Amino acid sequence: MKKLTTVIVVLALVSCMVFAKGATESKGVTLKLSEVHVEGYPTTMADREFARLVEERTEGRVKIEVYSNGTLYGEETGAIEAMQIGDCAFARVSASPVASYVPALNVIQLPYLYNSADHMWKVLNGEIGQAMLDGVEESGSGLIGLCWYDSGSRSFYTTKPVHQASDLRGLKIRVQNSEMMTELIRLCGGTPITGIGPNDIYSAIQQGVIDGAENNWPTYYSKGDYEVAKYYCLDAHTRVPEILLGSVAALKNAGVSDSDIAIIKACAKETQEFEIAAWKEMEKEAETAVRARGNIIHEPTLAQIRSFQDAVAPIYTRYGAGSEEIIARIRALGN
Ligand code: BDP
Repeated sequence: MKKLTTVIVVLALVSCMVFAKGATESKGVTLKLSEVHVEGYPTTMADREFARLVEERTEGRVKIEVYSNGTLYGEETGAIEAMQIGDCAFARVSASPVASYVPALNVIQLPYLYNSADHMWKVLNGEIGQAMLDGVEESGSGLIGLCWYDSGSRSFYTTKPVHQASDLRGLKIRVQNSEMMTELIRLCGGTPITGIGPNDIYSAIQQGVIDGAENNWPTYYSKGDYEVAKYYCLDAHTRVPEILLGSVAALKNAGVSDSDIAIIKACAKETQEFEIAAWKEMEKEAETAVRARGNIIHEPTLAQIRSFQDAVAPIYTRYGAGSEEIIARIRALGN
């Protein structure tokens, strides 16, 4: 009898210990990360580095599988909404579609806001950038802003020459699912087209559904769009950072502990510099490759740039209202 009591006590103690451990540490979980870019693209390389670091630092408790080239979600809005309901744990997306769910993000992607990549990074790595990243989670969007990545600047590529804002008149231009970008095209006299994922732009241009789109050198090149839209006007209307997102619900449902979430956040931050370095290389490589293929690259004059700036100025009234102080602080960092 005494022996049996001892066995019961020991068993109870062991199960208490196991339970306590389970409550603070995640068990082995495998989570998905969605990415629209191909292997070898700077963001995909950074996603893989993130996955490697997380597995190492959580000692295998959290494994991340990267699904590149839009195989999981071809449209970033799809990935974002899946994360909100816990169907996908991570996605690396552009901050542009995220602004539909976290409108505060519009401010850091206003047209002609930054003088250079360095200017943007001063903002993103400073107080404003951190507040914006924290704001993603605090806004109750169900998303966690993990870190920023570089994405250069976006310019128009079309099947007809575009040199100034008025040349967009009558052209159907694909934009990301973003109200602000839709407005920007309208203000230039074009017709904005949304709902086309980045992997479907090529065929949409080929079939005449759209006359062009807008993006950076690496996307213009890696998606092959340069083959069907020969004209690239380097107006650099926006610098939209990439953002690595986590899903509050997916991490909770998978039982990832708070301490492992802290590790995940730290690992993401560590991959930022990695991506920026890869970005610089790929940006040059893509530009050289496209130029070598004889595409018609237009470097707008100051007056032509001003035509775009004047046309899109009302965006500041609409999307900058209430954020005048942040905008002024962002501008000041560029001086
Ligand atoms: C690229 C971004 C990617 C977006 C794409 C787009 O890296 O996240 O999906 O633009 O225009 O620059 O949809």
